[in-house]
Amino acid sequence: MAVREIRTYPDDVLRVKAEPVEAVDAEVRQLMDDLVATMHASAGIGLAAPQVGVSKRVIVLHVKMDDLDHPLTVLANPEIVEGSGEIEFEEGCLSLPGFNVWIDRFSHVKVKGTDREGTEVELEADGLFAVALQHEIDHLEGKLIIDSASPIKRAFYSKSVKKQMAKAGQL
Ligand code: QAP
Ligand code: CO
Repeated sequence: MAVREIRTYPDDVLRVKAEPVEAVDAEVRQLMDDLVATMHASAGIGLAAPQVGVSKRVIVLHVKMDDLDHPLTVLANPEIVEGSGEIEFEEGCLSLPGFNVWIDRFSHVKVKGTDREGTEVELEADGLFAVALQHEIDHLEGKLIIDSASPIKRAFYSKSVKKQMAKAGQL
């Protein structure tokens, strides 16, 4: 298990549509374990492979601030097979530090995918767990929470990131 570097906006890798995993082999299992280690090291509740620079369809989640603790979830090729209801949640993202935006999501989802053992699984999620699954699956399509913000909010964040990058470049 190794903590990998988290890529942050506006890194191009975050915009690439991730490739399906053909088989959960040793390399994919290593990626899964590293994603978990990286998520825990950053106190995140979810992480997708593109966030560590790997364009593969792998996500990990550990949602713990709900009323109930959800188990650590690791999925390759996750797909939403059913979505219903509506929930509005103020989301953040480890790839957009300091950025938060309210987003409308399904409040209930059924997701299928392949677990760390290579077994096809289907799970149902509600509330924050459902939001987190939709957020991580968006990453696999190159979609970021900043896309859901108003143009003015987007421009403001983008400008502050550029300013910070310029400042860091001067050091
Ligand atoms: C995705 O997000 C998510 O800005 C996971 O300074 C978000 O773990 C799922 C984080 C909302 C469901 C609801 C963000 C940590 C962590 C920050 C995260 C920050 C420090 C975000
Ligand atoms: Co994210």
